[in-house]
Amino acid sequence: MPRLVIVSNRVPIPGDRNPAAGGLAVGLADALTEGSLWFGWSGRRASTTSEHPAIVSAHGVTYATIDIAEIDYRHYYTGFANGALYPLLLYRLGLMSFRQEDYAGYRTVNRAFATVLAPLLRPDDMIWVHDYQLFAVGHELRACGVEQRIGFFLHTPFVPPPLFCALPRAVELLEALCACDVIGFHTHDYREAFLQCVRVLLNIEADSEATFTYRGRVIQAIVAPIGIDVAAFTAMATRNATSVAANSLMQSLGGRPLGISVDRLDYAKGLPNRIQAVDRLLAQYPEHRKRVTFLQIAAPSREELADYRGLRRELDRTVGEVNGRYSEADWTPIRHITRAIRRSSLAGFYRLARLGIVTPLRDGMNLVAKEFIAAQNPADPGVLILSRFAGAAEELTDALIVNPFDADEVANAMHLGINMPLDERQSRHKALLASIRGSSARRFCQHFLEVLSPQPVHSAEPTDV
Ligand code: ADQ
Repeated sequence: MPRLVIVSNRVPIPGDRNPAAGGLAVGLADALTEGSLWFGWSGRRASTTSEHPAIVSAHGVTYATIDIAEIDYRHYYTGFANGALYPLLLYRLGLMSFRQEDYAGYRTVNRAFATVLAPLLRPDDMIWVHDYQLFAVGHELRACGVEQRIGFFLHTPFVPPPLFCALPRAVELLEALCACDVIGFHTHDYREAFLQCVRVLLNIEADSEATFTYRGRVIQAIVAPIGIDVAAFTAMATRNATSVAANSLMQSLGGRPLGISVDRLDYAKGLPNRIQAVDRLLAQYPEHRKRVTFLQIAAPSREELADYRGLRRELDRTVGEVNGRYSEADWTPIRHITRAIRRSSLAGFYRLARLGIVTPLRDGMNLVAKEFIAAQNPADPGVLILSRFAGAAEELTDALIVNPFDADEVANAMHLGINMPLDERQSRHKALLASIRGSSARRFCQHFLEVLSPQPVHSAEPTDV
């Protein structure tokens, strides 16, 4: 059985005092087995980038991390990864800013990851690299002589050639990515966009199995939608729906409906657009005034970037305007929390909500949509409103699918959801639950690792039902 080596920008070390809110750690927890190694950045900025890893072990898993020099961090993380690549992959060309020195810093840090990781590797390892921060790690590992199987999974969307070509050094980056043996995406659309880029930029045609050969290496592009541990999340939601925090939320609602949204505070998540939709709902359907309450929980993210700070100001302002317009002495339409809250509390809150409003302008997958479904009481489930531009919309077709740019359409879906009869809520929820069980976190990991593995992985059938 090969050892699994996960490589990602941040490493979720158990007991970390500042865990980042985000989907990656949630989705990969199931892949880890006794003996696995997880390698990445420590989260610390230092005067120099480490040449040797700091190693800790917990629950049979080894975590190896390096510090990154402040200057490298600025070019790699703030500059190229989040200033150029992320907006590009999220279809926000207008926010993309490219600087040659940022790209060089990105390549330097990807090389540093590979140089420190390579001596830790064993001949039977399989290496699974994650996300847009590390497009070139596979290439750099090959340059260190690593011949083990390398897989890459992209957690964001991938964009078609007219957009991807806007990135200076696009060809170089695509070539670097093609040092991997398996490249995975959440949806068929993203894989197709990637294969189109391979066709247009590298002049290589994939076969009907989405396999192609580049510089003598056979590369398989796969679709592997990430999921959650449904049974565990349902259990957590059931337990926490009667917690002190959930009880106090419920009492404050006085039996009136709750809409909930949970996001990283990111411009791709469509937060200001969602607040506009609430505004439209209260304007168009006055019967919901003094009745429905919206709980928006947004965890700060990438605050060192001006675009993110600007978003926070815009959100505070928009929420203030809507609350100012509609609040009464005893009712406020939007409760706005800008910090991460405990996962267990979130689960309980989801279960109390009539509406789960998940309306990103673009999103690789969006695990909040899946968590909301898993948290519902099947006897009296809430309604999921889901952006058609979230990867999750490819699977969750029984949600109320909306265009997040159309505030009136989202407002109408909210109205429909609040008034939806029980039997329709139940039948939609049943179908959605079946869907998330079919693409659980365990299946995601198993599928990817089966393709990556040099020999078939023999594992028990998923019991995630
Ligand atoms: P994210 O955009 O970070 O990651 P997302 O799918 O939205 O991931 O999941 C976020 C996770 O963080 C969820 O488990 C959620 O409960 C938690 N979370 C979010 N806000 C929180 C808050 N305020 N407090 C506490 N917890 C919070 C990327 C891509 C996604 C993709 C994931 C996984 O952008 O599209 O789904 O990776 O591949």
